Amino acid sequence: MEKDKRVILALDVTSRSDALRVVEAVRDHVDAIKINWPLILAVGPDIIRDMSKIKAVICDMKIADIPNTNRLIVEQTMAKGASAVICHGFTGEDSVKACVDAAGGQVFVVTEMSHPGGKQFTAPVADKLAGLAKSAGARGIVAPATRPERISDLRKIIGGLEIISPGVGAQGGNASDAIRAGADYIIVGRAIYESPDPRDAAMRLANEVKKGL
Ligand code: 3DU
Repeated sequence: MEKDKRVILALDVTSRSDALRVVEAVRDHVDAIKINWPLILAVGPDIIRDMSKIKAVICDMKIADIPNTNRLIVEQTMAKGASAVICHGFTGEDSVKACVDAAGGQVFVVTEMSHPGGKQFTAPVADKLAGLAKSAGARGIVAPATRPERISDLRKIIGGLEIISPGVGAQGGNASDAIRAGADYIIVGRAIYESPDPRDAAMRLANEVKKGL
């Protein structure tokens, strides 16, 4: 995936026509497309391959199972053209390693989640989850733009691994704050796809990112 705009589109729409409309509008202003369950369930998993022809696709199924099942899920996802997957780390080192092996290292591990409930169970163990991402050979972590100070903390643990950061826009986070704190990319969904002008929204976010570099 490119590292130019540093914006990853969270494509959580539920129709093929909306997906194509939004992606056509913003394709020159984002570096990757993140696909999650809403779109996969609405239109089918072949949307991964279709979108991968346009941009790098990160599949965010937040995989959280035993190693063998994780491996099977990741193999199927990568075979459909995904460039990377997102998994949970609370399942333990063997489960994360199964994802890393099946994805050739292209795995992001969820640490502290960005929503208010993320403080309840994920925040207390986020440092350990970040350490696990590193020791398991993952590509990076998912860390909250809603709490930029936590991005800085987690950056110290993972060193040069990548940080992709959701929570900008609809969840209240700010793009430049997240980048300044150490995020490599911001992940943005509603602030782009619910905008009357998704292209303009993506361009504004890319400009906001630049302020944090
Ligand atoms: O709030 P938005 O509409 O910009 O969407 C954020 C996306 O990032 C969405 O797909 C969600 O599932 C994902 N995500 C988080 O929001 C928070 C996390 O901690 C991890 C993933």
